Amino acid sequence: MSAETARHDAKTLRHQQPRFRGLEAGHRACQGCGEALAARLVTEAAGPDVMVANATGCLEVFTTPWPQSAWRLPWIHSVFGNAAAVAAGMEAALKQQGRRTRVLAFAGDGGTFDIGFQALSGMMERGHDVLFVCFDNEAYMNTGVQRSGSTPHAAMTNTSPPGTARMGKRHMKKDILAILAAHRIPYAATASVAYPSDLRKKVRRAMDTGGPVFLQVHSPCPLGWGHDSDLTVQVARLAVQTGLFPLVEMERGELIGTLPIREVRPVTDYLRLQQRFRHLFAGDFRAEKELEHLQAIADRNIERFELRGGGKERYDTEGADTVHRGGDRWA
Ligand SMILES: Cc1ncc(C[n+]2csc(CCOP(=O)(O)OP(=O)(O)O)c2C)c(N)n1
Ligand code: SF4
Ligand SMILES: [Mg+2]
Repeated sequence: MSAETARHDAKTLRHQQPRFRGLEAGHRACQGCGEALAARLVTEAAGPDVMVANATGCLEVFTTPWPQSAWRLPWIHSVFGNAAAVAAGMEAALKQQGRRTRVLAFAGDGGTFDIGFQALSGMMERGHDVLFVCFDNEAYMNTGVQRSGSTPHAAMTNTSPPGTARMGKRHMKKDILAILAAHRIPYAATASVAYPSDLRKKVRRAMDTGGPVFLQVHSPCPLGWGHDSDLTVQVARLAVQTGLFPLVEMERGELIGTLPIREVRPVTDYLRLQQRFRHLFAGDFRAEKELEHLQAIADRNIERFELRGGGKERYDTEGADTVHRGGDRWA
């Protein structure tokens, strides 16, 4: 058999095999929900022999309207603040039973940066073999778009409205990756739904590493961010291309990898697609100052992580997104 025929046969065979789907279609997320896409990608890459503890939030609500469930894996709903504690208990029980099933903990940014942080920090410090995934949509979406510790500076939410006193959220987005990396865990990384093959690679790397590992997935929310539902991937990609959401990997607190940006875009390209930043385009002095501030944050990220690419690279913001629709889990 020629090498060409063998390659073709292997591809045909892969496409004929049923793929593992952790999250099935037919759930009740809004159209274009980044979190739904992210959860599907994460579970496909992590499964099939996994169990999930899922904190309260949009992902939990839209996947499990009782008595239905869109999950095709063992899944338990924790309360809002304790996904990490529940996952730690599951992992300890499985270990006691001598089983090799791996445990994932899922939470939104509220369930990670804010109310879930104590349980998360403890779980990391005790060294449980759990992959904690934060689906970061930068606000409390399930309860109607309230600001969280992850909401970016100057963004409008229902609890950080722009007005005479302030231009959206006054405070900065918490650097949760640095905080988790400071626990000296074996692996911590950021990922984005705009770069699915990069995301899958990071899930597998985290699972192969084992121990307490962390992934923060930037997951646009068309409803809360105020963008068209068909722009989810474009918005997520611009967050990376502007430097506002750097894609990086850390091992034991040390930077080990980045996704270089081939063509750095101005932050306004990202911000103007979203209603939550519309007050920044009023053209007045305060709006101009806030835009300068956000550009400075992106510039600082690019400098700090040395994100500017050296030209056309296979693995950069233009080259990395090589996943094909309906395609290959192992691509
Ligand atoms: C102790 C407690 N406080 C408040 C709530 C109400 N609540 C449920 S989900 C949620 C917000 C979830 O936000 P996030 O974790 O970012 O997930 P998202 O819905 O954005 O995906 C809140 C405030 C709750 N369930 N429990
Ligand atoms: S509100 Fe946002 S996070 Fe929640 S289901 Fe809709 S798009 Fe997804
Ligand atoms: Mg959220």
